[in-house]
Amino acid sequence: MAEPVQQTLIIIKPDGLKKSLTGNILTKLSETRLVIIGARVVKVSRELAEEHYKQLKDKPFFEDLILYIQGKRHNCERVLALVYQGPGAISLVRSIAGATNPEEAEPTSIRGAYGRITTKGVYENVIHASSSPEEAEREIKLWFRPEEIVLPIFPSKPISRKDCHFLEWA
Ligand code: IDP
Ligand code: MG
Repeated sequence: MAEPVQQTLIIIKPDGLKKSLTGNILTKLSETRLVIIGARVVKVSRELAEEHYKQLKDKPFFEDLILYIQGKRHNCERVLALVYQGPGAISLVRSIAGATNPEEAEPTSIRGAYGRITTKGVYENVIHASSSPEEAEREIKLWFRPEEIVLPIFPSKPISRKDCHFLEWA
């Protein structure tokens, strides 16, 4: 039976950017034949980091994880957030990403090849990948506005506000 078309959120974490791994990671991900439908370079606020990892807030490594995804550990306060779409996208990307613990990850997976465990015990595993359709929807809606995705993957609604303030190029 054909795999269902799914979307998944991938984040190249600050260690991936700092180590100049973006090209290698995108090349590896292109093996999936999935399509990129959204991409943003993001300076991660504490609020966004905590919301993204909210299911881990009781873990002993939570504070270090927040500082890590914000790039405070790598002096590189940015990540690359991507949405990929295609048949079986979630498990395809998870298998190329490899296990959460980089020491247990398959050596040719992204995390196996490039990840490490810090002396403080944080798994610096180079990329994030959504692990279920529900998680993917929550995460994509957290990281992207509807106009930032090139396909209408989830229902959206138009909003008009009189006192809307934003920047435009001068
Ligand atoms: P996942 O990224 O493979 O989905 P999660 O359990 O969702 O794994 O954890 C989110 C992130 O938190 C991991 O990618 C890793 O950076 C970190 N992490 C998870 N479990 C541990 C742990 O046991 N020790 C240290 N860091 C961890
Ligand atoms: Mg996870």
